[in-house]
Amino acid sequence: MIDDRAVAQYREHGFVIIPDVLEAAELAEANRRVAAILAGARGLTGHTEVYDLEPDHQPDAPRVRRIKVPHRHDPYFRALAGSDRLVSILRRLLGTEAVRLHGSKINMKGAHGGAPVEWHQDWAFYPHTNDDLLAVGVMLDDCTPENGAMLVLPGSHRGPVFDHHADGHFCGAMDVGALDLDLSRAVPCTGRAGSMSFHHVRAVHGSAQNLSAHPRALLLYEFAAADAWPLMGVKDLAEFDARLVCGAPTITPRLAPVPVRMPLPPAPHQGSIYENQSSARSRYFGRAA
Ligand SMILES: O=C(O)CCC(=O)C(=O)O
Repeated sequence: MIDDRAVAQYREHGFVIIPDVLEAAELAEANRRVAAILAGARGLTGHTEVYDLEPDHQPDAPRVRRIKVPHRHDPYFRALAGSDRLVSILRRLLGTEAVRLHGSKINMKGAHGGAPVEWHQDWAFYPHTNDDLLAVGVMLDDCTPENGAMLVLPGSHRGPVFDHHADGHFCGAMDVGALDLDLSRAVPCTGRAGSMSFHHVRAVHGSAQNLSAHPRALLLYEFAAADAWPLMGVKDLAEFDARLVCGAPTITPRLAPVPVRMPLPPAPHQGSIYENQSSARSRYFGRAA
């Protein structure tokens, strides 16, 4: 599924797109499961453990921005994280035999207004003892520049770790207006539904509002080399080890000299990235009414 060229591209640019990883039946099943979860948002009046809602959500006209940790709510998404095809790609990109699932989410980005995500590095949210981590974007819809494909700044995974704080609290967004970054170089992760993007935990990325007529659902999985331990701690070792998708557990974290800024104190609106970023000092991506 992945050749040396794709691995080299990931190492150099900090991201790579592998087309058509999911078979048609797997994609259809994933989208059926998403639709079933979304049906549960009818009648809701606020965010829950499962749903993060768009500001214009109405109980009788649901608008879901994110399905939180789908691998916990539906075993299909847990199984997909450990599927042979995906695991073989993860082993190559992370350069290790043992890989652990860190988290998952589905950013729905509905047609005609699905929410943008401000520029950030995932590393700011979950620093580990080393930075052999990446996120996978499973395209559940075709992803295009028009419907808000995720944008990645090539090479940024080898650059600085940026501040994601505002007014003394974590906010999960970079203040790009105050930084000397050429964001016009950012590359959209586009592809047919069923394709996957892989981006390094330190790669700078974000995405614009979806003003098109086409929805853009992106299932995101975060993975870590098993010897990368979260600096925020491990509460339940059995649960931690149960998230391994391949290889053996270890209680010997590998310590690398990586720059870290803890995501503390927490955001005033601690929750999903959308809630965290609501306290950002500035916004890059437009928000049409
Ligand atoms: O949905 C997207 O386009 C980007 C998502 C992302 O970077 C995140 O949720 O951390």
